[in-house]
Amino acid sequence: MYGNDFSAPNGAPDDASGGLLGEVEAAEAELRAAAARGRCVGPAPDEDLAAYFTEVVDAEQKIEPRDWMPDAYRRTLIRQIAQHAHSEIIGMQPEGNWISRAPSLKRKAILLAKVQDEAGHGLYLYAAAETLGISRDELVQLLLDGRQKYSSIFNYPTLSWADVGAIGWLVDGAAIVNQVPLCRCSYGPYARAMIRVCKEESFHQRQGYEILHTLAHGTPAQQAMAQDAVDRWWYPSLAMFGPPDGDSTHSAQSMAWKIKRFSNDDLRQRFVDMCVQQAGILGLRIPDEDLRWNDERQAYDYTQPDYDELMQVISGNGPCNRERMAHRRAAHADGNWVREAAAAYAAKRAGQKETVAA
Ligand code: BYC
Repeated sequence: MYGNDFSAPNGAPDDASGGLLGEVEAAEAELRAAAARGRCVGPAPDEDLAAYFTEVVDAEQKIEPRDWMPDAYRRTLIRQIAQHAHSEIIGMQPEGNWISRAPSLKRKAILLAKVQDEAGHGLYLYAAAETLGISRDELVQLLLDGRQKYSSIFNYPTLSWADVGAIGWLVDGAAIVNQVPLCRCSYGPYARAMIRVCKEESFHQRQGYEILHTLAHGTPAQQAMAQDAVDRWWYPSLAMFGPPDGDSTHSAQSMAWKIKRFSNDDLRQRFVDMCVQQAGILGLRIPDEDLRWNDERQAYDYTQPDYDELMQVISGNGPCNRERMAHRRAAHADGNWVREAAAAYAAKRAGQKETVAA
């Protein structure tokens, strides 16, 4: 089915080459080429480490865990990667809500696989964050204590089966638009994790698109359900890209460090332009009376999401914040015996190895 990278509206097979998946592949090729070129020469014994760091970033090489990096760069990466990892884990809840009620065995199997993928993405991301000198346990505790954030989008409820389609099409679609440029992030472990995540997200987006396509071409009740889901998820999806550029505290520095490659507003615009075309093929309406093509800007004018609502949701007052965190805390507590058993087993194995070595 069509995805972000679809090019043919009439059922022809997907052509990924000109689309976002093509950009992921280009980023992967760039990573391999950079690795083959070897690193910049390396700082001379008396060279300024900060100057060398800038040189590596400017040369489009990757900063690796062993390299010196400014403390603020490390902190920014920990904040962003952890927030991203937490989002993947909390993001399993709204869709997990529909696993037991999926309308067919096929839909259930697909949804199970997707939700499981999100857990995998969380793990790649926690592993990438750990290379910066913080443990996964510490990061999870920061989430549970409410000291680190996760994406605003997962604080909205999934009220109907069509919401699973809307999450795939819009939420995963927004995630891909945001994350494809992160495949070219200056920090190597994050960039490499993103390549894998984006390839999988592309499937997720397609499954959502396909659910909505089926509903939008079904009975009038199914069409109405699909439209209702798009109406509710459209603006929260636009808000996923963060505050407008003028209010974005981190963008300028993150872009200078080549962590972020585009501003929040640039990516939001890209997402809108992509969705308009896809909504047309789906036969669903984007709930924005002011949406229209602007010839001068070669982009769509659109209504901004409610940023006051975004700030409310981010600060814990969204429709489902309390429920999501209560569920996560309970799941963490329920899993305690597994962590204890794994630790006891690891200690036993380590003891056995020591005995054999002696
Ligand atoms: N939600 O200066 P700004 C997924 C915060 S996973 C919550 O622009 P930045 C998926 C921001 O953290 C989706 N908080 O920040 C999973 C900052 O607060 P602090 C997650 C938000 O970092 C499962 C403040 O607002 N994706 O798609 O330069 C199933 C000022 O913002 C949000 C990622 O995490 C928000 N929407 O830019 C399906 C991608 N927006 O930390 C799908 C990686 C802003 O100063 N992250 N804030 O207290 C990023 O690309 C960037 O962190 C953002 C924000 C674009 C999100």
